[in-house]
Amino acid sequence: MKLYYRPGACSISPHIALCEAGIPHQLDHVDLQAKKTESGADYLAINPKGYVPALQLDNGEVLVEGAAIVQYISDQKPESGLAPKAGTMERYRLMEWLTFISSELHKGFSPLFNAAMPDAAKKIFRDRLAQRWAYVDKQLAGKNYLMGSTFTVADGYLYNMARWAKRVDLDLSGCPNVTAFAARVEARPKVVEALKAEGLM
Ligand SMILES: N[C@@H](CCC(=O)N[C@@H](CS)C(=O)NCC(=O)O)C(=O)O
Repeated sequence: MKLYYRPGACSISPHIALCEAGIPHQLDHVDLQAKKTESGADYLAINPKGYVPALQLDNGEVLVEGAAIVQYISDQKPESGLAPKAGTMERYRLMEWLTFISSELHKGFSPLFNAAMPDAAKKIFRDRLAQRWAYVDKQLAGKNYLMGSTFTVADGYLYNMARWAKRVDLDLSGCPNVTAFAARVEARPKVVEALKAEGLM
């Protein structure tokens, strides 16, 4: 499999999933401005949506959308426990988290990375994000991971959102469970492997 990524972008979530699942993979760094990959390919021909992540399967098919990609990876190695079995209530709980992270956190950060966004508008997004993080903090109370004691692909995705909070100076000091969670995830050897491969550690 080949993962199209950009260091530190949301593509680190499937990257962590690949490492945690122990699936051999190649990485191809995408220049998102030029829409070219480091191997010289036209990225729009690979993913017409133009964004990362995209996962090229061994049969050449390309799967896009982080929440779908991480579930695909998990299902290749069910014994990894990265996702509960498809069709179970627990799996829907995982999908609930992935959807929440994607729509309420991930896309809530995007305006804060946008230099053209006026500060007053940024404040609206910041305040909303702060509410969402307060909810996550409550959910993490007494738990090691979002689903309980087992690390799942939702945790890799959430971890990256906590990293982004630092990048945009979003203060998470009022969310001690989130802070402890991020440190716990960052200590996982496979997460370290992904961070090192992206030059982030
Ligand atoms: N809906 C997509 C969004 C992916 C996304 O926002 N990717 C960002 C990096 S974190 C990107 O590549 N942005 C560049 C662009 O949109 O041109 C997903 O969840 O996978």
